[in-house]
This record gives sequence, C-alpha cells and structure tokens, in this order.
Amino acid sequence: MMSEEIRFSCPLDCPNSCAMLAVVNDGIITEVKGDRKHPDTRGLICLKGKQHLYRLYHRDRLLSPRKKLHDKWVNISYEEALGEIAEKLVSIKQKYGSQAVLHYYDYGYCGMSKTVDQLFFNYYGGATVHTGGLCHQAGLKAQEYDMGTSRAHHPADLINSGVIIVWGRNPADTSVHFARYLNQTKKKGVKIYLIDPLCTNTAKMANEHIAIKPGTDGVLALGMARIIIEENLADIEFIKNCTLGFTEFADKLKLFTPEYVESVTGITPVKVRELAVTYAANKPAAICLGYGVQRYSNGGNNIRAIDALGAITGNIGISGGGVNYTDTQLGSLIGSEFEKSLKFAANRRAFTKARFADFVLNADNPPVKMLFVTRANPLVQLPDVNKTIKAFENISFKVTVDMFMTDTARHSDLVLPATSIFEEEDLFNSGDYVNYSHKVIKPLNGIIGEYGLFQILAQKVGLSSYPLMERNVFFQNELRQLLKKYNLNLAQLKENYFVRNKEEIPWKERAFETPSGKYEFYSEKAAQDGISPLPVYIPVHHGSDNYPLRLLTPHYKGSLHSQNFAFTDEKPVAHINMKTLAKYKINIGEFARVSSENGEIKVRIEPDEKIPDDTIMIYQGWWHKSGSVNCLIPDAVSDMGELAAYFECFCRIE
Ligand SMILES: Nc1nc2c(c(=O)[nH]1)N[C@H]1C(S)=C(S)[C@@H](COP(=O)(O)OP(=O)(O)OC[C@H]3O[C@@H](n4cnc5c(=O)[nH]c(N)nc54)[C@H](O)[C@@H]3O)O[C@H]1N2
Ligand SMILES: Nc1nc2c(c(=O)[nH]1)N[C@H]1C(S)=C(S)[C@@H](COP(=O)(O)OP(=O)(O)OC[C@H]3O[C@@H](n4cnc5c(=O)[nH]c(N)nc54)[C@H](O)[C@@H]3O)O[C@H]1N2
Ligand SMILES: [Mo]
Repeated sequence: MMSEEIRFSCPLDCPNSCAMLAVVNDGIITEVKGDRKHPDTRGLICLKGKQHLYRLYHRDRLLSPRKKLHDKWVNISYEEALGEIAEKLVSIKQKYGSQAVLHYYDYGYCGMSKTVDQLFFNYYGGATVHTGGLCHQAGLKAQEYDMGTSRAHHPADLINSGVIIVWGRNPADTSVHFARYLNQTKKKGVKIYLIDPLCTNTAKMANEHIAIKPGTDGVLALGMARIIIEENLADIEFIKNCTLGFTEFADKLKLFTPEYVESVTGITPVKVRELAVTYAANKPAAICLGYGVQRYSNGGNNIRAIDALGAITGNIGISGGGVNYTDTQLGSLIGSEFEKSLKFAANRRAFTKARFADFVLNADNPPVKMLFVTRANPLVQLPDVNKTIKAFENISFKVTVDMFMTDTARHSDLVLPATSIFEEEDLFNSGDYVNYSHKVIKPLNGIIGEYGLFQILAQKVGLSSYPLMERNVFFQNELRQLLKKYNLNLAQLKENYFVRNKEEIPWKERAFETPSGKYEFYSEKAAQDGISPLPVYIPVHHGSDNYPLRLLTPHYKGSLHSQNFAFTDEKPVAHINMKTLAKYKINIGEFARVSSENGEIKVRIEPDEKIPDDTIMIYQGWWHKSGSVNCLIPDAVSDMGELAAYFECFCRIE
C-alpha cells in the first residue's frame, strides 16, 4: 500500500487558513490533520477543518452538472450545461446588455484560483455586482475614515500588551489561533476583558466579561474617552503630532457621563471608570475588535468611537497596542489580473449586497435576466430570506456552482459541481501568511473546477481577451507585487511557509493613509459621504410591544456559516434564559415559534442562563429544511460601508 502525507490549506473564510496534511492511501484520503511544521498554525486545526474529508466523499456531494426539468433534477453533460449557459450569456447581452446578468459571489472558498469568476464577468463586459457586504464592511469603512485602511498587529504581538480588550469578538469559536495567542498572553498575567452581550466561550479566556447591551458600544467608548481625557490620561504628544480634529472630538463628549453610559449600556459607572483607567494606564494596551460590534445600523460609528480610544491614548503604532480589526496589507498586494480585467468591465452595475432582493425586484433598465452564484449560499445567508426567494423567482435563469445542493442551488435552474480543496492546487492569503495548497487527488468523477470552467465558458461566449493562461502563470501574475516586496519567486512560495514579519508594527511610522496623513477624529471624507465627520452615537433600535425580543445570530463553532448545517434536519436551537422563557410562558423541552415582521420559524428551546434577558440567540447558518433563521431578519444596512445590520432584529416567541 502506498501511503503519503500531502500539504494543503484550509479554504474557509475565517482569519486562520490552517495549514493541514492529507494522508493518502492508494489514491484515497483517509485522514486529515494539522501541519505541525507551519510556523503559525502549528498543527492546531478546528472542527470545521476536520470536516473537509467528510464533505469530500459525502454521498450528497454534487458530482455532475444538473438541470431542473419539470421540477425534477437530471444529470446533464458539461457540453450541454456550458452550451446552454453560454447561449444565454450571449443572447442576454445582445438583447439587454451585460448588466442584465447578476453575479453573486462571496468567500465560501478563499483560494486565489476561484476568483476567476470575477475576471470572467469583467471580460464579459461587466455584470451587476455588489457593493458593501455581509461581513466586516462597516468596520472597514470606519477604519478607512480614521486611519486610511485596516491594519492589525500579528496576534503574537499580544504578548507585549499591558492589558487587552476583546471587543465583540468570539475567537474561542471563530478563530482558534487568535484564541491560542490570547490564552498564552493570559498565562503571562496580562489582564483580558471581554465586551460582549453574550457570555461566549471566549469569556472563559478573559479575566472579566462585561455584558454590554447590544448596539451600544459607541456610548461606552465615548464615555471611556471622556474619563481618559478628564483624568489626564490622554497621550498629548500623540494627539498633537499625529491626529486631526481632537478638539472637536473632545467637545462632543460632555453628554457621555458615566451615569448616561450606564443608562444606555447597562454597565455601572464604577466599571466604566475601571475600564477607561485600566486601558489608558497600562500602556501598551490592545483592543481586539470583532465583527459583532458593527452588525448594527450604528455599527460604523461604534467602531470609529472605539478607534478613537486607541488614538487618544497613543496606543496606535506601538508594539502591544493597536485597535486590531483586520489586516488588509497582504491582500492589497494580490490581484493584478483582477485589476487588468476591470478595463473590460465598462458596463458594470452595482447593488447593495444586503439589499439584493429589493434590487432584483425593482431593477429596470435592464431587469435582472440571469443570476450566476459562485462561492456563496445567499438563500441562507442574506437577510430577509422570504423576500430573497421572491427575488429568485423573478429571475428567469439561475446558475449556481457549489459542492452541495444548497438552498440556493435548489432554487436555481442549472447547477455546476465545485471541486473541493483536495482536488485542485491553490494559494490562500490568511492576512498573516500565504499558504500553498497541493492538489491531493484527482477531482472525483472528472468534475471541472472553476479555473477550467470559466476558461471553457469564455471561449464558448467568445470573450477573446479572457486570459487562457496556465494556472501557474495566473498565480505568478496575481502575486506579482507580493513576490516583489518579499523578494520571492512562486516556487519558493510553494515550497516554503510564508509568514509576514511578526515584529512589523502597523502605523509604526505614524504615516496614516488618510487625506491629512494623520489619524482623523474629524474626517472630511466622512462629511463628503454625507455622514457625521466625528464619531457619534446613533441611538440603538429597541423592540416593540409586538416584537419585544432582540435576536442575535452569531457564528457557530462547528460550521463555517451554512456549510455544515447541510448535515442536519433538526430544528434550529433557540437559546433563551429561564426568566425570559417564564415571562412568555414557554416550557423547557418544547418547540416554539419565533416570528418577526419578516417571517417565522419553528425552533427547539434550549434554556441558557448565559443569554441576557429579553434576548434570543440562534446561530446563523441553518438551512431551509431546518428553518432558516435569516427569514426573520430585516434587510437593514449599517451607517457606513453598506453592511447587513443582522443584529438589528426583533421578534417574539410563542
Ligand atoms: N444572521 C446572520 N447571517 C449572516 C452572518 C451573521 O453573523 N448572522 N454573517 C455573515 C457573514 S460574516 C458572512 S461572511 C456571510 C457568508 O455567506 P456565504 O459565503 O454565502 O456563506 P456560506 O454558507 O459559507 O456559503 C458558501 C458556499 O460556498 C460553497 N463552496 C465551497 N467551496 C466552493 C468552491 O470551491 N466553489 C464554489 N463555487 N462554491 C464553494 C459552500 O458549499 C457553501 O454552500 O454570511 C453572513 N450571514
Ligand atoms: N466556527 C466558525 N468560525 C468562523 C465563522 C463561522 O461561521 N464559524 N465565520 C468566519 C467569518 S466570515 C467571520 S466574519 C468571523 C466572525 O468572527 P467574530 O467577529 O468572532 O464573530 P461574530 O459572530 O460576528 O460576533 C462576535 C461577537 O460579537 C458579539 N456581539 C453581538 N452584538 C454585539 C454588540 O452590540 N457589542 C459587542 N461588544 N459585541 C456584540 C456576539 O455576541 C459575538 O460573540 O468568523 C470567522 N470564523
Ligand atoms: Mo464574514
């Protein structure tokens, strides 16, 4: 028997991209495990990583193109499938223009080779594509106003911090390596606070959990800023030399007394003061921001208010500090082929991603005639799923590329199978490192991965400029700037582990990428965009008599979004505390109905004392066969960056 271990990378949309090994026996993968030799991920992988093998050989996996014929799915050949898609693409463009095709994509798979879907639609002439997003776009925009872009310290630098605030992030469940660094730092005696409405698994890693009322982080941050300035704990030198608009910012803080902060956030004046003083007096202090803070109508401003804490205390640009959100530095060095393709996309049209359904239902000139979905499961992950189903029904021809018959695939007309991570060679950017992933086995049943698929389609449609290059040439071109900066060639990148310098401190030179080159408390750019130039608190929404309960739908440890909910038919689990259950006369062990203005689902009740009063927590990702939690969620959008404000959802339980 031939047995070998082959290196590959986790392809999932999380900040980790764990390096992994596939154990192959006679052409069959029998085991996957962490790659201990990787300098950053060091052999540790999570539940979702272990599931790749299960997904690879699962009996429900799509292994052939399929077409819906009189409501039945039949397998068809690639020749027929791609022929029909090409014919539609040509005729729709002739009749309505290329924007009549809507390309919906996300990051269900994060390898570089599968970004060719975007290239394809650019060479097609430009399709209708999204702006904004479902993930972290409010925070990105906020940090763009403040600093020019988002940069984060390597998590190994946490060890140099004097105190750490984990703010609206749940790394214990969503980022195992970040959690590992956090644990190490705690062992060294560094104090860690967690600010989160829910007492998550990350609370166990913190010294103290501060339960804030949802959507009120802006008030807490502005209240902390007031105390820091009053107590002369601000870094006057940093403020003077490196920032813009401090006086205007400080003038607006009068309202945010500790008592006012308590009335909004539920955090006592003593605690607010302790947080402010501990953060300011234990320099360097790190804030580690998650995406939970910004999934609100006021999400962008909340992030700007938190950023300001880093700036008034001079905790930006120093080891152990930072307002760490996400890092865009490596990413900005990748994508030359995409840049090139944009020249061909003259007819691109944009829609706000979270408002997909409204856009499709109202699009005119031209209407949406075709939908092409790649790397995404919008019928589960978009807000307002019922409206999204109607929007789907409004589009006469829909194609989805996926590994499984997801709800999105089911509501399409034609489905193409996607290769899994083991079946193609690829490269992954985690933010802190780039992982090379070998092709481990041949694609099952000869299925064609997206790299090849779009080349065939380009030829069938007659896109003569579409790059028909070898995959390696594509990698080489895409990575040109990165290879140059780090003085590497592609072969070296593939053979070795590439990790960005852990000692590199973001904004060390204090040369911010804002128009003024300074940290901008006052952003003229924000004013030009029609929003407040200073971070402000936009009052959070509250429930009504009809829908009094706040619904939070965070990310589940055992699944990347909807992906592993494929394997359950159970009803969604609603986590609620006993007091709230009693208030609404719900018995333990019962099923209940949760409804909102947008829809309803049947749930199984799980009493959970870690959930605050008048709140329901249901993990996001459940498929329609279980009950789609996003059918409860309105398509609200954040104040900045056009982000889906998922946590702005109120419901009742019966
Ligand atoms: N209620 C609520 N909803 C949310 C969120 C929330 O917090 N609450 N979070 C939001 C966030 S942060 C995000 S990022 C979005 C994510 O939204 P999506 O990215 O749409 O979510 P996934 O469920 O990961 O869907 C990805 C799909 O890609 C498929 N796939 C895997 N590999 C490949 C491949 O190689 N090619 C192709 N074509 N497909 C492949 C998977 O099988 C899966 O069906 O969801 C958002 N939705
Ligand atoms: N296992 C697993 N890992 C994942 C993912 C997954 O689906 N599953 N998804 C990946 C993706 S695409 C993303 S975007 C990341 C997301 O990673 P995280 O940012 O860690 O996760 P979220 O679920 O968005 O929310 C984080 C926390 O914010 C809290 N929160 C909610 N409202 C508020 C608020 O008003 N204030 C404060 N302070 N906190 C609040 C929530 O209770 C939650 O614990 O995870 C990535 N990793
Ligand atoms: Mo995300």
